[in-house]
Amino acid sequence: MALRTRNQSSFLKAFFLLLLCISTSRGTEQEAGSLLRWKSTLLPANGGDEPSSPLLSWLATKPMCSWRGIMCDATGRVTELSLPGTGLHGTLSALDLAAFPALTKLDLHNNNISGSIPANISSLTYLDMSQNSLSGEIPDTLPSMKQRMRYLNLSANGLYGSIPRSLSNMRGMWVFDVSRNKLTGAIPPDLFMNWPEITSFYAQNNSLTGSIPPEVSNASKLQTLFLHRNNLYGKITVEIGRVASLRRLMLSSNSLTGPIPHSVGNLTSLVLLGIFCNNLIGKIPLEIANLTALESLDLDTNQLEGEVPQALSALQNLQFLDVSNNKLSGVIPYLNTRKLLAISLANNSFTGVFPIVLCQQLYLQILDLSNNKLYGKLPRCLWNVQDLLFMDLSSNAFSGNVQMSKNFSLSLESVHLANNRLSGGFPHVLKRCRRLLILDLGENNFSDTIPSWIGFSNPLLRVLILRSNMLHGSIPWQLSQLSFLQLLDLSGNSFMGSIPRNFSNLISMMQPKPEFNVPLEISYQILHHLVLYIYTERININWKRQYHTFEGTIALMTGIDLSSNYLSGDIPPELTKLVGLRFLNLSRNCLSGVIPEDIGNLVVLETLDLSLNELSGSIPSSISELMSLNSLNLSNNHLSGEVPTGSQLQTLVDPSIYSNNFGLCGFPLDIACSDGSNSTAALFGHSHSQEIEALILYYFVLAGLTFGFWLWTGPLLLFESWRVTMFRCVDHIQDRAAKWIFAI
Ligand SMILES: *[C@@H]1O[C@H](CO)[C@@H](O)[C@H](O)[C@H]1NC(C)=O
Ligand SMILES: *[C@@H]1O[C@H](CO)[C@@H](O)[C@H](O)[C@H]1NC(C)=O
Ligand SMILES: *[C@@H]1O[C@H](CO)[C@@H](O)[C@H](O)[C@H]1NC(C)=O
Ligand SMILES: *[C@@H]1O[C@H](CO)[C@@H](O)[C@H](O)[C@H]1NC(C)=O
Ligand SMILES: *[C@@H]1O[C@H](CO)[C@@H](O)[C@H](O)[C@H]1NC(C)=O
Ligand SMILES: *[C@@H]1O[C@H](CO)[C@@H](O)[C@H](O)[C@H]1NC(C)=O
Ligand SMILES: *[C@@H]1O[C@H](CO)[C@@H](O)[C@H](O)[C@H]1NC(C)=O
Ligand SMILES: *[C@@H]1O[C@H](CO)[C@@H](O)[C@H](O)[C@H]1NC(C)=O
Ligand SMILES: *[C@@H]1O[C@H](CO)[C@@H](O)[C@H](O)[C@H]1NC(C)=O
Ligand SMILES: *[C@@H]1O[C@H](CO)[C@@H](O)[C@H](O)[C@H]1NC(C)=O
Ligand SMILES: *[C@@H]1O[C@H](CO)[C@@H](O)[C@H](O)[C@H]1NC(C)=O
Ligand SMILES: CC(=O)N[C@H]1CO[C@H](CO)[C@@H](O)[C@@H]1O
Repeated sequence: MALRTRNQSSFLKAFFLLLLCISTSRGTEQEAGSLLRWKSTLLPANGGDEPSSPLLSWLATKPMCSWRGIMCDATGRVTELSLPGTGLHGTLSALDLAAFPALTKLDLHNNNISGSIPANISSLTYLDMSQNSLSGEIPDTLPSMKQRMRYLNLSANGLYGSIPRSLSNMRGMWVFDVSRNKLTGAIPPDLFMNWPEITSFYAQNNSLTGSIPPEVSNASKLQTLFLHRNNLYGKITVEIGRVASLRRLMLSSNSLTGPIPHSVGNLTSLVLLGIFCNNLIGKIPLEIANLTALESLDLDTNQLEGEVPQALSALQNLQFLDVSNNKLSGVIPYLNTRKLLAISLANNSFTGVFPIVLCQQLYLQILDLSNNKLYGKLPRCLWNVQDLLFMDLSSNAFSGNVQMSKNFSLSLESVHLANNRLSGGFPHVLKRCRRLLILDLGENNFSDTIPSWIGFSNPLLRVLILRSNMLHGSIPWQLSQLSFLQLLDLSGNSFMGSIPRNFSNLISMMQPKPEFNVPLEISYQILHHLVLYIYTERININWKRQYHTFEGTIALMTGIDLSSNYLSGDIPPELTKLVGLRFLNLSRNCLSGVIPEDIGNLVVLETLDLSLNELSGSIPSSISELMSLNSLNLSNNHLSGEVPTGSQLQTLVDPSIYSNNFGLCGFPLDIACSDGSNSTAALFGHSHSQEIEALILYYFVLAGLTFGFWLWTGPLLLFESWRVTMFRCVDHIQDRAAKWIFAI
């Protein structure tokens, strides 16, 4: 009896199982059919002829659950479709997702799927369509996914329109990422109110407007809020202080105004705070000192004012501190952290002496105190910071000698001490900086000569700026050993003697090395996410009679400026081998002889200034081959003969660039050359002597008008590459906004 019952019940069980099997196998067939139909609509990946090769295993003859990227449950229903980074190319329109009732995870990120987002995926808990070519708006109907959806990633597509308010119906939302699209409109407050589980909210790099909704306070589990690179405006809501769970808050590169709310002091779990590139005003709140977990604090490029709270010293875990480009004043607060990797206080009004505590930063790589009101001697210990790569102390009031350190070698690649009151000899500590690429000691009071060791002690040197000091002696020929040197500025000193002939060995002035564009990068982990801190190199040079600071693409800077010294002798003809030169300024010296015949070899030269020397002879006709030349000054020499003609020269129409020479004639001067002969000889011929006297008289009148008036408007035809550089310079804020890159 018992046995029979048992048989009966097992028979029933088997019967039901069979029924189930038939029905699910019908469902499974349907799913397989749907997937195969979708496969048939996909285009060959990367233009190859093999159609949808990542789906080779998708064959009707094979069981669906063994296909690549498919996961099934026990009954054979598809639960997961996961094909990230497989080169899929096509749309989702043929994939009837409603036919997959068990599907919970759809991950097709990093493919080339275009079209719109499928609207009716009711069962999904996980949808990752990031890094595709989706376009259109986020459908308002998505909430058919309702309660289940926990992870939604639509990052890096071409989605536009606003974030639908109805998304707030997905009550279980945990991670939400719509970053790097073209979304507009305001952030719907309902998202924060109705998503109690939300931990990560990424909407950066869109065009969102409006303010940060106060309702953010309802998202009590929120750990990451990334809203940077949008067009958000208004004040930072005080309510932000209620989201005590926040660990990473990025609001940078928006148009936020008003002060930093005191309530941020409540965010004691905060590890990363980035509010740079906004229009914030007021003081840095005292409460910032409560953020003891903070590792990175970036408030740069705002209008913050007043003193930085001394309480900042409480931040013992600080690794990055950037408050540059504000109106901060007072002394630099004591820092208790010993973990600093980068600190920038540039472009403020900080006063006081160099903070000794910075010497104790064993890991410091970037130190920027430029453009403040710091004074006093530079401490010897400064040179003990072994990992330091970049040091900018320029445009302060530091004075005294640069003292030696005992340490053997330093990592420094970039040293900017320009525009201070430093004096004494050439800093010998630099002999220890074997990795030095950029050295700017300009606009100080350094005396002494350039040491000859520079040629072998700093073998990687690419930029050497010593202008406007009191350096003297001859220019050491050892500079020509610097095979990477591409920019040399020794102007405004008291150098004597001749220009070393073996400058022609400066091979980087023949072929500039473009890899130098690479910006300084520090990569670092914050909460298991890689963060890159990018710092652009900068140099300040005299470019077309004005000092410009160039940032970023300084590989294009190739030039020699030896102006305003006491150099004598001739211009070495060997200089014309430096065919990569973009500017050459030898003005205001005592150079004599002729302009080298082959000056036309310098094909990329844009600025040539040989004015105020004792040069004689005629202007070499090869000068007309300088197709990029747009700033020329040959005035105040003893040049004679006809001004050569040539396409680019014809654009230099200002006669003052030739003024005050003995006997130049021809365009653009108003002086015609005498008939039949354009040569110098003609000008000194007896028959023309009267004419020449008149000419010279005329010329002095002309010179009187222009002499001392050094600004002229040359044609603005900038060489293409320079334009890029200038643009970047103007576009600085944009650059800085890119400074933090998260590789999440
Ligand atoms: C799913 O959406 C597509 C297009 O959006 C539509 O053609 C299809 O009928 C929908 N299916 C269900 C079951 O709603
Ligand atoms: C993606 O597809 C578009 C056409 O739909 C094509 O123009 C583009 O080159 C593809 N991109 C990649 C990376 O394959
Ligand atoms: C921001 O989005 C634009 C457009 O999608 C893209 O070109 C740019 O690289 C993105 N920037 C970052 C940092 O992701
Ligand atoms: C949101 O937070 C406010 C106060 O911060 C509170 O009054 C309100 O009830 C909260 N709403 C929800 C839906 O939790
Ligand atoms: C700080 O947080 C507590 C609870 O987390 C909250 O009660 C308080 O209002 C918050 N203060 C501010 C200024 O937001
Ligand atoms: C935050 O800082 C203020 C001022 O420094 C202090 O009075 C307050 O007790 C701190 N609050 C917390 C929660 O630490
Ligand atoms: C300081 O300001 C100048 C001029 O506005 C700018 O070129 C430079 O990049 C700024 N420095 C930093 C470190 O932001
Ligand atoms: C340089 O030193 C001289 C005296 O040695 C002084 O008169 C001058 O002001 C100093 N220049 C600067 C910029 O400090
Ligand atoms: C450079 O020229 C100087 C003399 O002007 C000479 O002593 C030296 O050997 C030359 N160096 C090289 C590398 O040619
Ligand atoms: C003088 O210049 C004219 C054109 O300006 C040219 O045709 C002629 O050959 C030149 N003569 C000499 C001797 O260079
Ligand atoms: C979303 O996808 C992008 C690209 O695949 C990825 O970098 C990012 O980390 C994802 N976001 C989240 C929150 O996981
Ligand atoms: C390599 C080296 O000598 N490092 C020393 C630099 O100076 C500091 C402080 O004087 C020492 O602690 C280092 O050992």
